[in-house]
Amino acid sequence: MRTPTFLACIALLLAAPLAAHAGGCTLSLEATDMMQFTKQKLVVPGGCPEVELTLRHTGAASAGGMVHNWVLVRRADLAPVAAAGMKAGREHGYLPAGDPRILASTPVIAGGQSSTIRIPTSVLRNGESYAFFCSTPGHNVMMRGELHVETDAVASAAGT
Ligand SMILES: [Cu+2]
Repeated sequence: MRTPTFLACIALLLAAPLAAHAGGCTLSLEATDMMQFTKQKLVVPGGCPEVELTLRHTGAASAGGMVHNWVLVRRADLAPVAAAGMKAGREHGYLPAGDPRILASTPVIAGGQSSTIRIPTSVLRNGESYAFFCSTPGHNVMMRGELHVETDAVASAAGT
């Protein structure tokens, strides 16, 4: 009688990592040669220990073309982090290295490329809205949006 139960437990354990992909724990958006993101709002749903975000640059794969990234910050930090990113320059992906205001970011990508990152939802707060933007100099005027965290998205820390 122990074996079926044991196997059922194993099956559940194996299924758990897949659930993150099957459920709503993935976010995606595209960046274009028109200096735009295809979405201005992203929502982090409940029950995701981490979200997988994919940025796809659908522009032309040409040398010297427009490059984009995706950066997540608290709303008040958008302007200062964008300014610091401009100073940091292309070789640092237009972001100040190790800046704690940057909650998540993709590398800078060119036309035809994509980047997928994993964001642990522990860096976010339930019910909060954050800002995302592209830190390529001048782009954030056009390329910015809101990442909203649903009220039950982030599991409370163990023991609290
Ligand atoms: Cu951009």
